[in-house]
Amino acid sequence: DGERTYHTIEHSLSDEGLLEITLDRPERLNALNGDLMDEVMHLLDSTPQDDVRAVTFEGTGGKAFSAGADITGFSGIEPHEKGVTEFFEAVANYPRPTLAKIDGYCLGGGNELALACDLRIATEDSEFGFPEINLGLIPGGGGTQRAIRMLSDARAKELVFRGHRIDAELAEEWGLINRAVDDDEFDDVVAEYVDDLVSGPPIALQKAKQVMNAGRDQDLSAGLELEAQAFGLLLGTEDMQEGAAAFMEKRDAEFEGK
Ligand code: CO8
Repeated sequence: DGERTYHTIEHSLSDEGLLEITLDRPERLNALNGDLMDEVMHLLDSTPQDDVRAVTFEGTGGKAFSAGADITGFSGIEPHEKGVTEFFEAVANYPRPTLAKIDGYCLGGGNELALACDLRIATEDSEFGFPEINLGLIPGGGGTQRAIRMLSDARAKELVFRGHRIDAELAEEWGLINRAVDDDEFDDVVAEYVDDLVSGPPIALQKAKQVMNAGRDQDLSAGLELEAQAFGLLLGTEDMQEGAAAFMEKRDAEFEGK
């Protein structure tokens, strides 16, 4: 089943454990359709998790990360279609760190995919927005909920109510993305982030993601309990021993995820 051929994405898995996923519908500015969502979910499901240490998403064609849901196929999308929520949740809850590499338009469902990732790095000329309101819609891939949790109330509502695009500099100022970087520094900055993610301790990264995601939607005492449990578990890992030994021996740690 892992042999399946994909038509809307490209992917590669490096020896270091970086799974790179490229949205590959440049003629539609990498708009999301049912096939693309299905193929991403299948790839994440069928790639052995132990081989993956981090995942990046990007768009092909040089113009867009993704311009959102494929408007030409809208009539085919059912209300409350299970696949849509399932797709964005599969990305958001994937047990490895995820990073969106954004170069160009990042709109609607494309912006929601980026927000479902843990980290977002964008070129300076990228543009972000939720244009759904211009179509008589609202974001349908978690955008209203993630934006209101991630941004200030006023900024989240401005994006959703007005449907205007903001540039990468403002997106960084608002906290929508981690970094807006010059075109010529983009690959280097992304590589530095990716290097940290693939060489970091896999279980600790997985636990950090899990408790931060779960704790965001709970009260502080419940979140602190989750953290304490994860911390206790990590104290018993070989990675923790290795990290401490590497510190004492003044060398880089080599984490194996045990
Ligand atoms: N769907 C389908 N095709 C698209 C989309 C899209 N979202 N965006 C662009 N395209 C197509 C264009 O139709 C065009 O095709 P053609 O060459 O055949 O005419 C081609 O891509 C190039 O686009 P443009 O010529 O429009 O390029 P411009 O540089 O003039 O404009 C823009 C770029 C500003 C990005 C413009 O294309 C645009 O406004 N696109 C629509 C953006 C939009 O409204 N997105 C929101 C869609 S709704 C949504 O995302 C809801 C999410 C719900 C959950 C997710 C479920 C999957």
